[in-house]
Amino acid sequence: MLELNQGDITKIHADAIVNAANSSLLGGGGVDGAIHRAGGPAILEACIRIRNKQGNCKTGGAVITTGGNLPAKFVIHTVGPVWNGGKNNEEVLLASAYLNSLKLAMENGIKSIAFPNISTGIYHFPKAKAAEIAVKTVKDFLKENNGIEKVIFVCFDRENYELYEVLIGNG
Ligand code: AR6
Repeated sequence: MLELNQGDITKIHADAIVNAANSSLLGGGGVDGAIHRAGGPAILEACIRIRNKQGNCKTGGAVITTGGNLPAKFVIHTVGPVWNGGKNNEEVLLASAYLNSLKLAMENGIKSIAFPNISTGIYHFPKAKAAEIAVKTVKDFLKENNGIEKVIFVCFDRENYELYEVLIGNG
């Protein structure tokens, strides 16, 4: 099932929340900064261990760490594309960020997962297009896979919330 929520993703009680990270996995601003601040140093330590093994996370990829002090048990860090006019495969890469996060969640037995509006802040992906890709990718995945019971879209700003309301309704 799909759920819509407006607010701060760090407060969400779910098995996992998704972070809109960058390839360094070392933190940043926006939702990334908020997650590391609220979750504490255990998250960054886990990210550094992953980096030491695999290097940077590529755009569209995802990795999983502890949720540290967050109510969520896990954080899935995914890297959305920087919007560059739409000619650099941004739409496919955004879909991959959602898809790889969902696959990783399933592999880890996660039943409930919350997504922020990946790439629509500092990375400037157009919000309406991003919302359509997010909802379609998640709906298609849930149709074809069992295991994940609940996906929560957490919108921070009103504009995103209203776009998602049209696409999935509230509840
Ligand atoms: N809870 C939920 N959503 C939030 C929160 C929050 N606490 N804070 C911001 N948002 P952004 P991006 C929303 O910029 O565009 C970082 O520096 C925000 O309103 O966080 O993918 C990373 O390290 C927007 O709708 O991520 C990368 O360098 C959405 O989260 C870069 O930003 C995503 O905005 C990634 O840029």
